[in-house]
Amino acid sequence: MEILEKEGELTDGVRYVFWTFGGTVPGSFIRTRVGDEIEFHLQNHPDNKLPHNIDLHAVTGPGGGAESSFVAPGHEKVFSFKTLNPGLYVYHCATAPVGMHIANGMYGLILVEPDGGLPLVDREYYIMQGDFYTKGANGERGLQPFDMQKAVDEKADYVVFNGNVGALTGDNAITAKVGETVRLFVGNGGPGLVSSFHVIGEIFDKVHVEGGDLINENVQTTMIPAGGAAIVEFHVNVPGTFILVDHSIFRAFNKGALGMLKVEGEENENIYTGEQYDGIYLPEGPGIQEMPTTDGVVESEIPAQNFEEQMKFGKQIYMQTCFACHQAEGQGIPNAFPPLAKSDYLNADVNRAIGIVLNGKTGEITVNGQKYNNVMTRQMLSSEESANVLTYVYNS
Ligand code: HEC
Ligand SMILES: [Cu+2]
Repeated sequence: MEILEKEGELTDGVRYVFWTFGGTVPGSFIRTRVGDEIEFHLQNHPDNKLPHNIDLHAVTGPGGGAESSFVAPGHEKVFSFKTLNPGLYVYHCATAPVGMHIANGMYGLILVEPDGGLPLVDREYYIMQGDFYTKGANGERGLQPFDMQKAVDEKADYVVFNGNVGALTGDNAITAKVGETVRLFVGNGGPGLVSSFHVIGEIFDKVHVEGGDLINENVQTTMIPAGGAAIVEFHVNVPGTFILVDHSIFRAFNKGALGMLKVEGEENENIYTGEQYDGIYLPEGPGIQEMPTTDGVVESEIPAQNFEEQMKFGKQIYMQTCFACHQAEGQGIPNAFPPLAKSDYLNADVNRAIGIVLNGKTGEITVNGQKYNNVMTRQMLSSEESANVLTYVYNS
């Protein structure tokens, strides 16, 4: 296995120097069988700046191999071990400061299959959670150095699956077909946070608790300790997008710990009908409400320098804010949220559109011939952000 220190992206526009086993976070998946005798080669690329090593939790021996594998840039170390215990194990770098090496992405999983191997399933996926600590706040663009104090305080700026925000969403989503059985090898590199792993809309038929022999059945959320793992299995019965989260839920929606499983196939209305009724219900009256927030709008961010940046930042805001109601392509939802794409109402009056974004909107309006009488809450955006998001809406 080759260690590479390389720059990559944590999320749109946020660069980070990852330290990796094999060039990816998490590192290469190692698959073995109990009783295997393994000769392990660890190479530290000559362009790297620091020495590293590896502690494999599947190894019985001092440091899990760390003591025999400490390797300087431009060198290679070799040690051998025998796999005595079946299970799913974490491996990580254990070079001081250990927390920093792990925080930069130096972890992965090694599977030791039992005698005869694990039962066959239709699909297997490798997912590992990790927390990241940057000098800048979440979303602050540019190359972000590691922040030791935040790491010590366990105040993560990013909590992600597979090394960056969006590594398992959209086009990167994992997939399955109705009727298949899915097995997830889920690990948690930490360094700091324990994961409450959950798939929205699925129930785990089986969980190999903590990656060991104990099997629990019919589980909603399984706890994965930092430096631990679990094997999760479930049958998929209905199509749709199922969201993978750390159910410490602000981590999912605000820090990145969110993935997607896209399932294709036939609907099964005996199991799930989809929406059967949609009506308007406004117990608090039709007045404009504000999103609950404790502080005012912050005007501090770096302004967009040009049209491309306006479009890029605008898209980010759209996906964080407007998307929830007006939908990904701006198509809206009939009877509830009017479309923005090709909206005659939007295009008729730019100033009115700006007013809606800044102040919200209520009362009956007609968009492309359809009547809407609903409430759009005031969006807590700065004027810069409002300008960017409208630039994006008008030009896409
Ligand atoms: C919580 C749901 C919600 C969010 C979030 C939201 N809107 Fe709306 N929006 C609505 C509703 C509902 C209406 C219709 C209000 C009415 O009936 O008077 C609307 C109306 C509009 C209209 C005028 C109608 C049209 O289709 O042209 C515009 C423009 C608009 N929204 C833009 C935005 C933008 C830009 C964002 C993101 C910054 C946003 N909205 C976020 C719910 C939302
Ligand atoms: Cu290291």
